[in-house]
Amino acid sequence: MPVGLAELGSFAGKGQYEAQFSRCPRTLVVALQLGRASAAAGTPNTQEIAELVASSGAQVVATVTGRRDRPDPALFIGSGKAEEIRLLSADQGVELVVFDHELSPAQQRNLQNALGRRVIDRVALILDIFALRAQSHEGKLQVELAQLNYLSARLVRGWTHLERQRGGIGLRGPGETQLETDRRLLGQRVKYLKQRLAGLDRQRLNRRRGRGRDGSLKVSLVGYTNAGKSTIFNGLTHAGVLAMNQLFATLDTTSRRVFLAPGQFMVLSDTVGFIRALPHSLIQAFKSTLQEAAEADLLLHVIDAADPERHAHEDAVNQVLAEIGAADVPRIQILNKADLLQLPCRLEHGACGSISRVWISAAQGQGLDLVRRAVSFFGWPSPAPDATEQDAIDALTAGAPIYPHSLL
Ligand SMILES: Nc1nc2c(ncn2[C@@H]2O[C@H](COP(=O)(O)OP(=O)(O)OP(=O)(O)O)[C@@H](O)[C@H]2O)c(=O)[nH]1
Ligand SMILES: [Mg+2]
Repeated sequence: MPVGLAELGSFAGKGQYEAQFSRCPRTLVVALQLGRASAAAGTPNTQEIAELVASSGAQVVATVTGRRDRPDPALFIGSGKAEEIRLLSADQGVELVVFDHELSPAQQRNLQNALGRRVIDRVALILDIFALRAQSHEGKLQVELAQLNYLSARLVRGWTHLERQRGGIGLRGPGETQLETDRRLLGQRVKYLKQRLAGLDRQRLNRRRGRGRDGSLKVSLVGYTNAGKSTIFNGLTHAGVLAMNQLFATLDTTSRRVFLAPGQFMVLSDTVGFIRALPHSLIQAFKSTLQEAAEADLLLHVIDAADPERHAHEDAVNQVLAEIGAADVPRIQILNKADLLQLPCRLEHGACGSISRVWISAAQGQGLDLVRRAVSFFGWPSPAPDATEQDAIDALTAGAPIYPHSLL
């Protein structure tokens, strides 16, 4: 089973913070603007980290921002800032401190000692939300693998203070330290999870091969979390997958066959959303799910056009796509939520006449026909032949599940 946020936070200083979290821990968020240019960059945007904290079931009661050229190797923040946070935490009854950054195991441990409360980083928080959201068997295995990989780095240095155990017979070898035992058990579990996932991977590959045979275009919806991928998917397929205003609503991939025009179909996949600094361990664990995107004929990059951080989100998506080997897959940008900007739905053409962007409003059901047209034009640049009776039947049956259950 995937581990919860409480356990993830406790690994850097196990034993010192045994008290369990309350159900909705009072949380202080720390977000720094890093880099030399940070003075001109204004205060960091803390909305996303606040949403992530809320998604994991915690409650933000205070936020601390600041600027640094580079992180402090021992504490990430300076000692003055640490003292400020300690005093504020005591004042506000804070149980958990969340950094909107990746912390090294040593920094996490030092911060817990300095602040006297549990400290977790952005990576642990995202892992925790994935653990909460994972529904399918494979999704749960993938999240657990990512968590164990994250924890194993923390075991190496985090638990070295533990006493050598007395020799024991059975599970543990004589004279083996607790650290060695933990590492061994963790290693065994990682091996087991990898084997199980490899088996599921083979099944997935077979299904994908089967799907490629009918000449449909393979199209994947990709994009930042909450951009509206599932809303578009539902609009095009009537599949009824979960679409809601929360980060990482979708973890499992679902695919449906969609009618485009007579004789033209696509197999459309909705998959997990991306986020800035998506933990590497998660990308590794979800590699086979994400591979779906890398092997598509076309990617529909869904962008929340009304989000002020839109361009940073586009960069984050491009980075993840590059990491999973999908940098060269052709792409059309879908600028969603045009209604919030009061812009009309429309097509935009690129330099060589191909369709490069589509402005739509999926929640309003507007512009979905333009998406169909853009995909059709990509796959079949010459006009479609006249509809036959069989086409009409095909059009009616499109959108039915290709698999009895979602892919994961
Ligand atoms: N105003 C507006 N809201 C939209 C539009 N499309 C989607 N939304 C809302 O955006 C939120 C996220 O939509 P989803 O479809 O779940 O987004 P997603 O990209 O699948 O998100 P994840 O699965 O979490 O990665 C929901 O509350 C939708 O109702 C739109 O065109 N306009
Ligand atoms: Mg979704």
